[in-house]
Amino acid sequence: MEAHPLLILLILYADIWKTIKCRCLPLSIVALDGGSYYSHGDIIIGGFIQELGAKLTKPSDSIIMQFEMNEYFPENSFNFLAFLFAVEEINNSSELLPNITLGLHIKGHLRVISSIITAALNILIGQISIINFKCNSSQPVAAIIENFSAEESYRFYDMFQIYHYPQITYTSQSLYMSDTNRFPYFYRTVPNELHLCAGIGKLLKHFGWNWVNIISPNDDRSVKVVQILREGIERSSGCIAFHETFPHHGGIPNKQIEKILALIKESSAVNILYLNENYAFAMYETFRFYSLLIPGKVIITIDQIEINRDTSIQFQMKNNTLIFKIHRSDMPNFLKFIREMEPIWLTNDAYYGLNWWLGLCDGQCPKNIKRQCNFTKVFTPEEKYMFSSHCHTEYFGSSYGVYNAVYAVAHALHDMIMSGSGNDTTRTRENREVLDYLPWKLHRYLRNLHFKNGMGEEMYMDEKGDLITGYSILNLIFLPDGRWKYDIVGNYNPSAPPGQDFTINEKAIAWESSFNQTPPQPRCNPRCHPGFRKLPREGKPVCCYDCIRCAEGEVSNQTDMDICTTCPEDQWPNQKRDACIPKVIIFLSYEEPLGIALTSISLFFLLVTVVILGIFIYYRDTPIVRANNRDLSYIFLISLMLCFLCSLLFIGHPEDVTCILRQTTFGIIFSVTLSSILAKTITVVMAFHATKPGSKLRKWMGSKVSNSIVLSCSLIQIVLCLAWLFTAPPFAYLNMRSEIGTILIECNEGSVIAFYCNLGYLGFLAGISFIIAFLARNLPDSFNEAKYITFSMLVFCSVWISFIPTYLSTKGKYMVAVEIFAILASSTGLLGCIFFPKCYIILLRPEKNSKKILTKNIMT
Ligand SMILES: *C1O[C@H](CO)[C@@H](O)[C@H](O)[C@H]1NC(C)=O
Ligand SMILES: *[C@@H]1O[C@H](CO)[C@@H](O)[C@H](O)[C@H]1NC(C)=O
Ligand SMILES: *[C@@H]1O[C@H](CO)[C@@H](O)[C@H](O)[C@H]1NC(C)=O
Ligand SMILES: *[C@@H]1O[C@H](CO)[C@@H](O)[C@H](O)[C@H]1NC(C)=O
Ligand SMILES: *[C@@H]1O[C@H](CO)[C@@H](O)[C@H](O)[C@H]1NC(C)=O
Ligand SMILES: *[C@@H]1O[C@H](CO)[C@@H](O)[C@H](O)[C@H]1NC(C)=O
Ligand SMILES: *[C@@H]1O[C@H](CO)[C@@H](O)[C@H](O)[C@H]1NC(C)=O
Ligand SMILES: *[C@@H]1O[C@H](CO)[C@@H](O)[C@H](O)[C@H]1NC(C)=O
Ligand SMILES: *[C@@H]1O[C@H](CO)[C@@H](O)[C@H](O)[C@H]1NC(C)=O
Repeated sequence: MEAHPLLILLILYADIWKTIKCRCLPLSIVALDGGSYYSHGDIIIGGFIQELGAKLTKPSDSIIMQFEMNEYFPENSFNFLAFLFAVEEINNSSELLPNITLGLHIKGHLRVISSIITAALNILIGQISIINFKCNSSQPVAAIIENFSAEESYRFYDMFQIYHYPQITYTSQSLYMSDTNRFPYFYRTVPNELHLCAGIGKLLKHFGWNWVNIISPNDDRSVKVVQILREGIERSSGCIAFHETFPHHGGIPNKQIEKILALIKESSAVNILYLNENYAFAMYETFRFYSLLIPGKVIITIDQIEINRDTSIQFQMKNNTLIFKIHRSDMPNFLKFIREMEPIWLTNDAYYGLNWWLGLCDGQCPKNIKRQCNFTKVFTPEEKYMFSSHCHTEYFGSSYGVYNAVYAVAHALHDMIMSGSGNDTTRTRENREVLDYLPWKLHRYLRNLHFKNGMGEEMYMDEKGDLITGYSILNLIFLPDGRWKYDIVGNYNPSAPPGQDFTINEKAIAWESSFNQTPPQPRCNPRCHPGFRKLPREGKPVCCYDCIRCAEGEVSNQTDMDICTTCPEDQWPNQKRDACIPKVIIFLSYEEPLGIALTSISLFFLLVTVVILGIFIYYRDTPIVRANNRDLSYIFLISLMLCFLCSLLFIGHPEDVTCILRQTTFGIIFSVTLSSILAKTITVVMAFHATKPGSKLRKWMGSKVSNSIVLSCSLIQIVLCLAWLFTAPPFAYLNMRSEIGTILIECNEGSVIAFYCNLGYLGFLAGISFIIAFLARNLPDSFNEAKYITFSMLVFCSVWISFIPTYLSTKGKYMVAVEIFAILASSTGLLGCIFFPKCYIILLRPEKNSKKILTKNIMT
């Protein structure tokens, strides 16, 4: 809105008139008529307080609008006294504005445009009217401190900005006025709505409330704020269930309230009731809003809906409401000031003012505000409600905002004067050049102003002219006895460093008991627990989804995860699929029963072999030992011992070294064993032929042949093993995939071909031995050697033939166990078939073990 031309004329006129510098009375503190107040000073601060609530009504039989001044806001007296208190404190201070006295010119306005225009002109011109007497003050006005509604602030901005008067609001949070290009001379001592939106966003985020209803008036400003709020919520992946508006002019139709109520009842979302200071609702309207605060629903609202404690409420109220209230500090000195003040200051409004003052004597007033009185006025119940309820307020109107506004102006003035724009000479009240065009110069000092208010609090007015004070988050608690209270449960301070800007004490919040979860979770659907992930519902907002369990091998360790993550390869999901746990490492160990059993079996047979070897050495000169090459028998027994020993290599934690040793020692030792059997068989055959007279073979008899057989056969295997080691040696290997949830440590053969060559060679040796022994089985032999060898080879071959399919069909450590078993079984087979009969003869049938028998046998 442009300033009315008439208004500009008036102001120009006022300015010319002021230069006449007419002074009349040596005024000091005067309460003026018409709801005004003036105190003399070198520099005047203009202030507005809302005098009475005026309601625009339209009587049914008339087209003329009427104002009904029937609403009394006791909080305004606190605002008024805050002006006085702040100025007195500044004047008392020897540091702030020394030698300069601040004056005050306060006008009560009626929220009627014409009344505000007149009041504003009075302040700017400096016209003071005392009953039937008008006087003109010539003191400069530094700034206007007001609590117009946002709309009024905007309208009067043009008027004040002609002479660049700083306009400081102590209530309006309107975002619109934050545009510094459009409103360079507008300041405020409350945060703007952007911060409110951010704060609500943080609260929603903190509790994980992402399903939101918004109820707001339908004016442009509210719509804009709701838009910002909405974007913020949607940015942090929340959703708006519904946004319902109500008319911003006049009363709200019952139908509208009922509709909103029905919507709230139906919805499972958290409700944001957005109201702004434009809606200084009549009390009964406020109560209709309270009907929206229904049980079972979480409600977030703004401080404009504060109710008085002494009001009795007909509704059934629940502990489910959080309120964002502009932060206000306690001002104990201010309360002291109120307790000790003279009622004379309030006499401009004799009936309300005096009774307000007397109301502070009420016995039920809290101690911090209650006055010491010689007598108590007896109020009628209505009067009592009107005049003593204000002492129960938590925040004493907007007094904190007023206080900071006065201090901001004083500090800006102080900085301006001290910056030496006139150097020392001009700092006195006589020389006033510095004060010319004062408001104009003041802006430089008001923007980015750092200052301390009278309580020593650090304040900062940012480049937009907003004093960032932040919000308190209140919990509205309804006590069982019908009373209620507000508890501060959190804070949002936008100027604090990130991370510390939002604090909430969840434990301090009293939630109604009917919520089955604290804090309640007003959501479209319950959260997905860890171990589950979201599954979007088709055609529904992103906040409505189903939960499905993570797939096998995947986990989600937080609630509401969009996706499940796969565990690292060495880890595995736990039962709940909410964490990865290390896989179980398995290998055949010495500690487990299977390991112990196999170890003891091999040790037992080792012992048996040692005993047999002992017997053979002890009876080394008996025929049965000497027959068929004694040395070969020793080699054979020793290699068998090594066979039993080498099975131990397969047990225990596999390392690269043991892996290499396992296969190669097994291969080599077995080749030694088998080649000694082969040598034995050949010896038997040769022995038969050698006994035939004239046989050339006789000279071949003896250990030479058999030794060379053993040596050469083993050498081939050694070469095979070396080739294996040099091309692709076996190595220890962590097998993650063999079994679910386990890591198998196993030996990888390195080269499967080499492994089977190794086995194949052993098979070849065994086969040859078997065939030769089989052919020689019926040769006359004093101790049936060939028969036993045939039999042992039969055992050996059947063990290893059955080994291969078993080996291939088992998994993990059982594969190793199978191999060990094969080694033990085949070794035991050899031992048993070849040596037990001999031991039997040596130990139990010594009569058979004599040269006579031997030769007799041979002869027959
Ligand atoms: C300001 O201080 C001066 C001197 O200390 C005093 O005369 C004047 O009354 C004070 N004004 C207010 C409003 O306290
Ligand atoms: C100002 O000073 C006077 C006298 O020293 C004192 O009585 C009064 O309480 C002071 N006012 C404030 C607000 O500090
Ligand atoms: C205040 O005024 C007195 C006398 O006029 C003067 O002596 C004193 O220096 C002034 N103080 C400041 C800080 O200007
Ligand atoms: C004050 O100013 C008005 C003009 O607005 C003038 O009529 C009146 O005479 C002046 N009063 C004094 C005391 O100078
Ligand atoms: C001005 O302040 C009073 C008290 O804090 C409050 O009741 C009133 O609603 C405010 N007026 C506006 C327009 O905000
Ligand atoms: C209250 O009593 C004190 C003395 O006890 C007296 O000085 C004062 O004037 C009385 N005030 C009123 C308002 O009666
Ligand atoms: C104040 O005086 C000093 C010298 O006395 C001068 O250098 C300075 O510019 C003056 N400041 C202003 C703002 O005039
Ligand atoms: C609200 O909380 C207060 C304090 O915890 C408790 O005493 C009261 O019973 C609660 N009211 C309801 C309606 O749950
Ligand atoms: C969830 O898992 C990720 C990676 O797997 C890890 O960085 C994060 O710390 C885990 N969070 C919790 C709460 O365990």
